[in-house]
Amino acid sequence: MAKNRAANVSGRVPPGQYLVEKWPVLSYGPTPRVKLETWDFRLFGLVEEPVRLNYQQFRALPQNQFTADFHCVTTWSRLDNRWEGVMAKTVAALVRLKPNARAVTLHCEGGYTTNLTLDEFLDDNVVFAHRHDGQDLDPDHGWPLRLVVPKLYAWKSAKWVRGVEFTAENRRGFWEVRGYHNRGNPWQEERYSDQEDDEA
Ligand SMILES: Nc1nc2c(c(=O)[nH]1)N[C@H]1C(S)=C(S)[C@@H](COP(=O)(O)O)O[C@H]1N2
Ligand SMILES: [Mo]
Repeated sequence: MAKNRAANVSGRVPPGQYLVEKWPVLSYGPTPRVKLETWDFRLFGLVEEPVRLNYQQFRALPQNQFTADFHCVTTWSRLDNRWEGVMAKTVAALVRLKPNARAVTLHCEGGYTTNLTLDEFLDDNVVFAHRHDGQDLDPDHGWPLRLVVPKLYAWKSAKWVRGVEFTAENRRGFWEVRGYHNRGNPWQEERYSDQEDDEA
């Protein structure tokens, strides 16, 4: 048994990370109280026509599910998370992008933001999730909707997300202006902004 476990995790834990079984909560600030009746989701910025969806309209979008690992820069990783929701690609297809759109800023309740290049955002396994391991997300983990970007450190996985702004520059978000790396690839240990090369 122990041997199987080791085989299943080998090659899946990025350098400097340790495994957790329970799912920690990591938030800057309090968990917002969200009312679904007034909740909306906006796509704006460098788009031909901005889009605004209410909760029902968002939930009516095509759903997907997949399993992925989750790596927080504070060094915990949780393997095999089952996510259910709407793929970022599906969401982006609701708008026509202007040709100079190259990046996105995710906007959350309470003002938290994070940024991704358009390629990172449209990559496989990027999802706006409402369920985790077969249950609705707990409020502390981002209910009613969070982004999940498994390939990057988890501060990019914006909880309580309310909108996507398409931008020309890869504009730094909340942690990215406070010393964290603009890209945050855990396999390269891209933790801090002073490690950045020209492409980040
Ligand atoms: N809106 C918002 N999203 C956020 C955060 C936050 O403080 N606010 N924390 C980030 C960080 S640092 C991590 S590690 C993950 C943690 O997600 P969890 O609390 O569900 O484990 O959410 C990310 N998304
Ligand atoms: Mo984190």
